[in-house]
Amino acid sequence: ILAISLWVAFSHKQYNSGDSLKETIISRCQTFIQNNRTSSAYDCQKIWTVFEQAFVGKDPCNVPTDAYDSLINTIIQDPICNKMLFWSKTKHIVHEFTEKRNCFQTLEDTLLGYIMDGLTWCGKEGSNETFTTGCPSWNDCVNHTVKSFWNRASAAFAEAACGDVSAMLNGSIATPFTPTSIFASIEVKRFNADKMRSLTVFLVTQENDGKSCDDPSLKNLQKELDPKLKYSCVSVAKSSPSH
Ligand code: N1C
Repeated sequence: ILAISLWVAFSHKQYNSGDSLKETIISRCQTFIQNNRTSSAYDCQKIWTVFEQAFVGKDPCNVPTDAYDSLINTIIQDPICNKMLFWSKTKHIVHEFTEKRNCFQTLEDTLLGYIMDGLTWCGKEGSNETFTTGCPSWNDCVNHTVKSFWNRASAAFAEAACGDVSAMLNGSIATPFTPTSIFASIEVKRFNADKMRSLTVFLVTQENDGKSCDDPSLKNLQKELDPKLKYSCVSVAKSSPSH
């Protein structure tokens, strides 16, 4: 009896976790559509179904980026040229900044990024369930279910980048332009100089200490860019974490 009740409790828990992921995704999708009049053509139920097909029934360490191709194609949004803001190691500051202003758009301000931001999910080989706990950690494997999603979504966002583009980097860490980051390894490599005019880096420093725009890692960033792109860097002092 104990074994049966444990089994019931366990399978119920697993069922619920997948179920609440579905509820979260559909409700975030609906909220976004309500708040952004332009996107009323999206079908949130369809988005969930296409999303699920990317990873359900698969080994959570064996979901390549292209598994999310159909999702990206279903949810594709027109870029807002001259407003796109990329970031690396500044997630908190960047959103504190964009929340108050309408002049920048990060990936999390698009339907796709808004829906998935902060979520964890994975499937399991031979199972049609969705899990939100017990999934591998980000660095456990290359074809990690969630990492592949951000790699794919970030690639699409960067390929669409147009006009004057900005990036907010962290001047309080050893290498503001970190080679292993999504920004360095995926996004910068996909910038298209035929669509883009410039890249402006906002280097966020605390109380004026930390890195400057002369930092060697930023020289590496410049080297990666197409020479046709105008590059500039502005150091921005952030007085205290709460302001
Ligand atoms: O590896 P990063 O930063 O350089 O990635 C940031 C870069 C941004 O420009 C975004 O366009 O890649 C995109 N992106 C997201 O939009 C995003 N939202 C949430 C990448 N990662 C994103 N996350 C989560 O933040 C993701 O789960 C991963 O753990 C971090 C990556 O942040 P980072 O290392 O600071």
